[in-house]
Amino acid sequence: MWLPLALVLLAADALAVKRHDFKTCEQSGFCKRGRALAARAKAASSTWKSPYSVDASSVAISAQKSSFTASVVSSLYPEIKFELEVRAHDDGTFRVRMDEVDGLRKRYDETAKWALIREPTLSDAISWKQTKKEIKATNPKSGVEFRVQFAPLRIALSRNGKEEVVLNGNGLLHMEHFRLKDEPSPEQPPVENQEGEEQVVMEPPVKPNAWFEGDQPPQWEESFGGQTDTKPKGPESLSLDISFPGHGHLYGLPEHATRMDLPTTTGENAKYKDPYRLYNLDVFEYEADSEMALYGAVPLVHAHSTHSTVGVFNAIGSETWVDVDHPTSDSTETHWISESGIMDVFFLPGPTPDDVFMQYARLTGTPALPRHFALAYHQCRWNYISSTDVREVQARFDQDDIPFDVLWLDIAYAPNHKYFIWDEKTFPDPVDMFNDVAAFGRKMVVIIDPHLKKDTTYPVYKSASEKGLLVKPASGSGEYDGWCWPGSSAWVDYFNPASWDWWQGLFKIEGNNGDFHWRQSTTDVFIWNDMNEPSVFNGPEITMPKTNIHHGGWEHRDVHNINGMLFQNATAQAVMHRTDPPQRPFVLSRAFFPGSQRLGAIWTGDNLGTWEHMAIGIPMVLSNGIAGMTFSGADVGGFFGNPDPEMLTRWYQVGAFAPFFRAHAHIDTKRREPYLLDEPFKSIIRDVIRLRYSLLPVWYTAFRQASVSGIPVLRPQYTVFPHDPKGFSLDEQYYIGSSGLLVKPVTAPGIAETEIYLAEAQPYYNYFTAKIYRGKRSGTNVTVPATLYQVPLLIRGGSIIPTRERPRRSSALMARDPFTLRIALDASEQAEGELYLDDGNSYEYEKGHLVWRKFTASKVAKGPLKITSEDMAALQGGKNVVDGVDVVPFGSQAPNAFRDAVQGVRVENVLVYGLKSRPTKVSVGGAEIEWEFTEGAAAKSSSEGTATILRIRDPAVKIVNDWSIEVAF
Ligand code: NBV
Repeated sequence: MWLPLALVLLAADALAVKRHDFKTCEQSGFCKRGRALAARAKAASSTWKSPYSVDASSVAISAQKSSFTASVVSSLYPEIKFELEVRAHDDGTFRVRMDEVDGLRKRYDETAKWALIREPTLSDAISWKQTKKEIKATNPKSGVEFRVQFAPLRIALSRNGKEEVVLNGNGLLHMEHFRLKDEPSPEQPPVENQEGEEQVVMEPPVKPNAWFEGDQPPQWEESFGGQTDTKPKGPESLSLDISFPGHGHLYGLPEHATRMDLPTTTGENAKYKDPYRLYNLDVFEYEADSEMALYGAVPLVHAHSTHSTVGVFNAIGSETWVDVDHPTSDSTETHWISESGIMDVFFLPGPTPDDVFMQYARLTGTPALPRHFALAYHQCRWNYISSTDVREVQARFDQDDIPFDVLWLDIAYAPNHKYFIWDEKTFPDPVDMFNDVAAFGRKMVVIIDPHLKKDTTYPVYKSASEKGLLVKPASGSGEYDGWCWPGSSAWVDYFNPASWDWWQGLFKIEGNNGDFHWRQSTTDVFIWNDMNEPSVFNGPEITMPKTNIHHGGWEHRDVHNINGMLFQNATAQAVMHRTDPPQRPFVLSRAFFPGSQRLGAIWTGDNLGTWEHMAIGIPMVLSNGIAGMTFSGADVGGFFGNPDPEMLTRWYQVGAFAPFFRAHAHIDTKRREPYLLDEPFKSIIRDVIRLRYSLLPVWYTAFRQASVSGIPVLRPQYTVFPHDPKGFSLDEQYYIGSSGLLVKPVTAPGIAETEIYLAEAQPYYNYFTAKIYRGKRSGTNVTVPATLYQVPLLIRGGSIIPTRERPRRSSALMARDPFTLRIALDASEQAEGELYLDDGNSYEYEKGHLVWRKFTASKVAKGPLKITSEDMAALQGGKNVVDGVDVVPFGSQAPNAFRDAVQGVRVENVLVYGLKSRPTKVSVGGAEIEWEFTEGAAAKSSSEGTATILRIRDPAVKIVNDWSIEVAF
């Protein structure tokens, strides 16, 4: 039946972002000024030259020789001084800072303090050399040269004589110095009043920016959506251009609903009208293809080419807009326009994608190693409405043999949105409920939002208020009052260290701290921090006014993007310290910033139940991973709307291959737990959840690698094959860790097959059928079956995949289950793989209580195939090194309680794909064991066929031991 057009339009409108709730660049004074500068500088007739230069006589090289400071002036404001500081770090990165000297006010300079794990160590191998025109240094280890030209100021990182990153090459650097409201600027002559008397221009200054023509954007006060930002400090924006000559692809910069290879926002072929905006916002019904800001912000980009990858991390916490342009197909230019703060930019020299990941991780930290359960399947809904509901959901999953690990409670548990407090009618027995769920090794996650209901009978608010821990309004005194779920609300100021201890106290389950604390909780309860952009229903752009005041007197403007991370940080600390010794926390956050990766997981917020949203979720999660936020995922099923069974099924297949795998749905949607679906959908979803569970060893191992190296769990094609340009824009297929699993989830209806790109001359095997697809050195697309029950999942030849294949109710119940090893041989009949295990909960792994195996399959010409298991610790000489990073040392002789606990765990199955000839005997330690061999099916075309399969059942080897299986021919 056809719906009347009006209805269709209405429905479409009902699911559309309210763009007018959010500023465009044009509506944001500092962004408009920044873009105007770029337009002026780039105009065809332009003779624009950066007005900033270094005073050569001021250069002061430190005694250590690895850093220097210098004075910078702008010819537009000669009386204003800026200080530049350049540091060369031990790990090959460089840092450039610039601040106003003796400015009228202090610019916010603490962003890096929140983002970095520590001040990076300075290099002892670098020494700066100054000439009249420049100062430069070469890192002897990497050969990378860093050069600061004096007039105009221009900063470049070069490799092999070629510039790869250039700051201020286009002359767009501009640090608006603090000024008095009535201070005329040089190009802003006093005007005469009608009586001919000179008067100082008050507001707005007539022509404060020499390049600005037309209507002057507001600088001192600006209104949007009926709200006025009084900007008491006046304009203090910072504009920077950073170019990447020779690099045609740019990645990172989350969070935006766009492709991984970031489309252009300016210039002739601009895909979007505005720059990418970094301003943590709660964007209701966001678009699936947009440059608009979303919940999180990571000002980090990777620029990539066939010859190298380089990165830039701009440590800025204020609202920032970033224009991206590709003046030629092999170059990238970016323009960063920030509202406030100092310049603090890190240059990450690469030269490989993995190097940039590691360089960024050494600065801002690696992703935390999650609790093991957190990698399993999470069942969420707004809302499970009572403890009876919770028990029923659990029972229904069990009846249908569908595994799940975590059941989530959204806001309905808390009467009047007083988080931590239970609605006694609907949740009369929270602790019993938690224990009932925990009986199967499961956990619960409960939502705790950052807004506190202003009600003195609410102990959490009362206590925070009495202790003076709340964010202040513009006046700097009293409590900011905003509107959120509970009505009139206040927000804790996590920039105040006192609030951290207080927040930790709230999560204590036992004892009596003389204040309210969460007795009606257990250690099986984990936390969901939503709304922490922060979302404020009656605030400008649904967030906090920029004039609010935080600890230290800083305006919210200066710290907006950092704010949400501190909330998650405080919660993670609190959950961690509920017990002594501490346990690994699990906290999901919606807002994020550089450093958030150390704290827990994030998700892509309120997506829509549409194919477009399902599809864009994949590049969004890849981009998050590129920017360090590897533990991320999108709501399975889509938050808004009612996906049809096909869409929901496909969404589970997407979610099962995301690091964070959670189904979630809006309060107005129909219930859609997997057990509610008809066949075949229910069984297909059960199978894919079980597939996720069977692959948990792979996920956990990938997380372990990420947690020591910073290399993301999901590895986009270009990171695995950095020299193959055909993979640079591929953001629908990706590898999982270093496992060799390559997946391309289907994100469109009615699909029966899909193309996967193979970049190398190696066989790839269909995970389910052992069908072989042969790659080519020059790269080739292969067609893989993808009907509704088929996930396009390949194993790269040369890989060994450890799995646990016994279906259980929860992952905790699999802890002693035996393993299967799938060995996918490469073209020369070799393969290797890794397995990392620990108790999944504690920090004992830091002391070496873990199992870390390396598996190898190796065939010598005309000789046997040897399949071996070795201790990674022994292989690394007792050192715990991953991807070149030395982490906590451990040794095979050291006490290892975890190893002892799992010493009986067997390998129950070994499957070898791709042997070229039939074995004659399989033995372990000289004793013959049982095996079976299936011949491969001849290839229909040269690129297809089915692999031979050798199946070794129960080889009687233990997962913790060194062993060797010999296959003779
Ligand atoms: O707490 C309710 C929802 C939550 O389910 C969702 O996941 C969050 O992104 N929350 C937003 C608040 C309101 C959404 C309209």
